[in-house]
Formats: sequence, structure tokens, C-alpha cells
Amino acid sequence: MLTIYGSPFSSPTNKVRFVANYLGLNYQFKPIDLAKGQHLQPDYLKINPFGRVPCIQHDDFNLSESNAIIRYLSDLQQSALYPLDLKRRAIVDQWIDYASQHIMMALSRIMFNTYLYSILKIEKDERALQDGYKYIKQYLPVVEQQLRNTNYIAGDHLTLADLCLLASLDTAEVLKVDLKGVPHVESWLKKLMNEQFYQAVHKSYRASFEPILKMQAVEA
Ligand SMILES: N[C@@H](CCC(=O)N[C@@H](CS)C(=O)NCC(=O)O)C(=O)O
Repeated sequence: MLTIYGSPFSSPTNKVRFVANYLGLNYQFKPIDLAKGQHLQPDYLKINPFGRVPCIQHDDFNLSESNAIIRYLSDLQQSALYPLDLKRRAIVDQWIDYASQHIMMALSRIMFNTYLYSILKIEKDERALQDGYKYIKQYLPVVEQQLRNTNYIAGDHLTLADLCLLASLDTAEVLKVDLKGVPHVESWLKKLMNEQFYQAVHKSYRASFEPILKMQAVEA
């Protein structure tokens, strides 16, 4: 039995669900309400001591950190999403790291300091917000350059790295990050958003983010 705990507007949670859907895994999704602090309740901390989403329970095995989870799920299914060949796997890891440490990092600075700060009741960090926009402008052309040459981010086949990048760039519209200057990224994103594994999570990121937008409009 596989359970995924997470929040519908959390990119790392969506990443895990994209992978689980792609792999055809049977799972139940248990929403954790960050606004209500459910991620910090003792019951949840027993499953994930990090106090973050996502995490999974697979029978009696608990695992946190979205990148560890997607590697585990892919290997569980012996999927080509995470190739066994040493060099091909290393290239997938390279892009998982780039997507996480540069693209997702930049976008989450924007996300936290545009929307989530008010929900999580933390102080807005204006400097981090500006850094987020600066970094995404700096890092996206690297992705554009790669996608100009290959169909997918780690080569000519879909891999975990694409799903990792997809979960990050999914937020671009809501965060008003313009993708017009990176047309290969834009068409890669559109292509993946049409896939069933994506649509089984949400029709668009905006759709699952709607409650947050409404909440902010009331507070404004
Ligand atoms: N590196 C972690 C990041 C997890 C993370 O930061 N999740 C956010 C939601 S997107 C969270 O749980 N935030 C709760 C908090 O900051 O209190 C992963 O990839 O799973």
C-alpha cells in the first residue's frame, strides 16, 4: 500500500504524484493542510520528522525528500525514467540537481515571498523575492539551450529530470514568470502538460492554486 502525503500546491508534492502516475502506481493521496500547520502535528512528524511535504508511506517504509522519493518509486518499478546505465543515470541526476537547486530554488523564493509567507505566517523577504526573479532569468537560458538540442532535458527520452523540472516550471504562470524568451522551454512544458500523468494531478497549476489566490484576495 502506497500513500503520498502532501499539498496540492506544493511543487515537490506534485513532482512525486507526476512520477507515481507516470509509473501507473496505485496510491492514495492524503492532503496535508500547511495553512493549518498539519505538517507540524505529532502524528505527521512520526511519519516525516522533517515537518515538510511531501513524504510517502510504502507499507512499513517511510520516506521524505521528493528527489529521494521519485528515485525510489522509479527503481521500484525498474523504470527507464531513471536509467541503470551509469553515465545515463549520472546525466539524469545532473539535471535533477539543476532543476532542484537552481530552477526550483529560484521559483520557490518567488512563491514563498509572493503567496506562501502569508499562509505560513512568516515574514516576507523582499530581497529573496528579487533574488528569485534574478536567478530564474539567469538559469532558464541554460535549460533553453539544452532543449534546443534534445527533446527532453536529459536526452531524447523522458526521465525523472523532466518531471522534476515540470513540477518547478508548472508554477511559472501563477508566479508571472514570462517564458516567451525561452520558446523551447515553453513548448516542452506545453507538451508535458497535455500528458495524462500531469492532468491526473491537475488541469493546470492555477486550478489547484485557486484557493490560495482567493484567500489572498480576501486578505488584501
Ligand atoms: N527538499 C524538499 C522540500 C520540501 C518543502 O520545503 N516543502 C514545503 C512545501 S513546497 C513545506 O513543506 N513547507 C512547510 C514549511 O516550510 O513549514 C523536497 O523536495 O521534498
